[in-house]
Amino acid sequence: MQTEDEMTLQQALCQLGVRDDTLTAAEKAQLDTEGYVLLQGILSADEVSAVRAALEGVYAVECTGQKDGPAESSYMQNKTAGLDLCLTHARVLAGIAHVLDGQIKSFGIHGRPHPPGGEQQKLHVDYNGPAPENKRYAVANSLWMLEDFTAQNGATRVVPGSHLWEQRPEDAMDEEERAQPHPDEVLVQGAAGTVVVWNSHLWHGTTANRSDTIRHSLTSFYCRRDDPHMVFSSALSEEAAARLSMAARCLFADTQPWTP
Ligand SMILES: O=C(O)CCC(=O)C(=O)O
Repeated sequence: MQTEDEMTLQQALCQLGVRDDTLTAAEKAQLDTEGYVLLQGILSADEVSAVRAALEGVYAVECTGQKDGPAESSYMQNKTAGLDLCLTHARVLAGIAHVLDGQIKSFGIHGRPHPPGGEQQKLHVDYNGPAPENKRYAVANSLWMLEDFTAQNGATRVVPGSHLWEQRPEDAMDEEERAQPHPDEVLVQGAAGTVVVWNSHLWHGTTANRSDTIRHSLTSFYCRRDDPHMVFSSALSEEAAARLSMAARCLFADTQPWTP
């Protein structure tokens, strides 16, 4: 029987359903030229409810988003089994693998409740290293909408094509400008169950939540397997490793079990 050490990442992605035609040519072209693609209907209404319940269960334990609690929760795959589908969806993985030439590792699942009154973030990229050159990208993200994303509740803004500019927002703008609307920005709105995959060198950020409810979402974040700049953990807890398929385990690169 094949062991994890013997299964290549390519085999793992294939087992998880990632093929050349898992995304359409138009979807891949949008990722290439605009730096993001909206994948509608990735989660059914029942799946949205189940994922949200799992997410909110972890928040309740950790007091995430509460007055004296943390603003966000990391490595959530190690805290609940209810988010596993957000690690292994073939169309989402196909988008991530497209940006990173198939050389991916997962940093797991991250949740941040965006509360009423929550402010607009500064435009940023999700990378600690230098701007990419020659279209060799280091990071890609998937954002899972757990309710409708609207102009009112803080939908994410992106600056299409900015991943090609070989420049980070902080190289081009001062702090104050980064917090302002950008002339080329687009608001990524969509129905609950939609997933946005973006090249994480794309300039982006949350907008202000002017509604009276929390905007719930999660991200399932990936980095190029051999990237030296990102120092997050790519580890599974013993429980998560026992639960997930071998192919899913292959997406994680750290060999030592995760501990809180
Ligand atoms: O939650 C959002 O709207 C954007 C999240 C984001 O900017 C990030 O994860 O880097």
